Amino acid sequence: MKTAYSPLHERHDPEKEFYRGLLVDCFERPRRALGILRELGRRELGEVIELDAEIPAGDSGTTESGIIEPSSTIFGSRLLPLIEHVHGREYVDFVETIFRDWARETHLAGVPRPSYALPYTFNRLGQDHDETGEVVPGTVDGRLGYFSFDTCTPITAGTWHAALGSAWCAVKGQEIVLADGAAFALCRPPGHHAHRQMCGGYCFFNNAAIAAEAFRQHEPSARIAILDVDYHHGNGTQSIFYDRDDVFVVSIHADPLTNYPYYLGHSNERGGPNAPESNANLPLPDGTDWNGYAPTLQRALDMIRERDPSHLIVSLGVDTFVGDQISNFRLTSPDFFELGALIGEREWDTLFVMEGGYHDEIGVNVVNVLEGFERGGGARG
Ligand code: OKP
Ligand code: ZN
Repeated sequence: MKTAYSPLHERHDPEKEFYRGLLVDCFERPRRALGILRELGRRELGEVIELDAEIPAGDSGTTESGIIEPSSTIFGSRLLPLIEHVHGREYVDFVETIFRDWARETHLAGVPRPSYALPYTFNRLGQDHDETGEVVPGTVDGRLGYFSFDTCTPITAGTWHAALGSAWCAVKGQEIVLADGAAFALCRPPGHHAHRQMCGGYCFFNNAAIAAEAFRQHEPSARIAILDVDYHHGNGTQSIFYDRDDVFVVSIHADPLTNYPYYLGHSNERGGPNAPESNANLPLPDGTDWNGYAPTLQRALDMIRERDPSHLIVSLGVDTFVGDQISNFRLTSPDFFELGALIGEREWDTLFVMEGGYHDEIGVNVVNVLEGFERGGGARG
């Protein structure tokens, strides 16, 4: 199986996130993707296609030349329209410009701000008062809160380029699936928490949703299933497709009653009025091991089979690993091989899109899934 990879992710390397009242070291770091890349080299899964953008060397925070000229790059021709289809223009502008404005505000007002932008207030008020109408605030702090839903997703000078590179991997992966029947998009930063116009959970652009949109644009009658096996519920993916019947979303995750992202991911969320069976949540208790996990995975795969999808997208998080720093499931490295094999047995054309995983064994666990998939029969493996 081929992998799509972009070194642009290294430009997103924030120092700190705000967690339980403290600034703590970030969990979502470049070493995660680099560890997967290293393991891919060791195991000879298949070619790693390194995407090489014509992007200025600077970043969106420090130099004017760092701003991408959409029309002159790969980003403008195919990627940006896809991203804007999923996310909307205002939000994409926000991701591109917010750090530059953050840095500029420091400069103008002499107010010290760190090397990463974080919100301190959130747009909950607009949700309660429909009659007020939605007005995007004009200041840096107002915009940050309007387009964010948590305090653990810092935006730095390099975030925009990294997020574009990550989405590009997903779109490249979609192209590879059309030719090969399977691909791995080594996306970083991850995507499944990103809503249409909110970042959060270390996510900026919803890479899986962008890939789904790419499949649909290539073949308007495509029926897409998204299987999210990350430890955390994919609230962004759910919300983007909640009222659409062309994309079925099923997620296996830690019960949101006791786990991030807390406010979505319950089993009674089954789709909007126009798509009443388009979403399925299969929450599992803290401490779940493979014996608890495997039957639920089979159930999810059976639900997907009922929809007879033309393409499967797997939001692949391996933070279900027993040693994961921020999670509480108990899957072992061999279990990830089984997980891949159970998916591969179904023989759907499959795009794996990287999401979470915060243990140093991330490379072994990810490649186990991909090898298991091929051994199970995926992509005629
Ligand atoms: C992103 B993905 C960490 C606090 C939780 C948010 C978790 C985002 C997970 N101690 N922070 O789904 O892996
Ligand atoms: Zn996760």
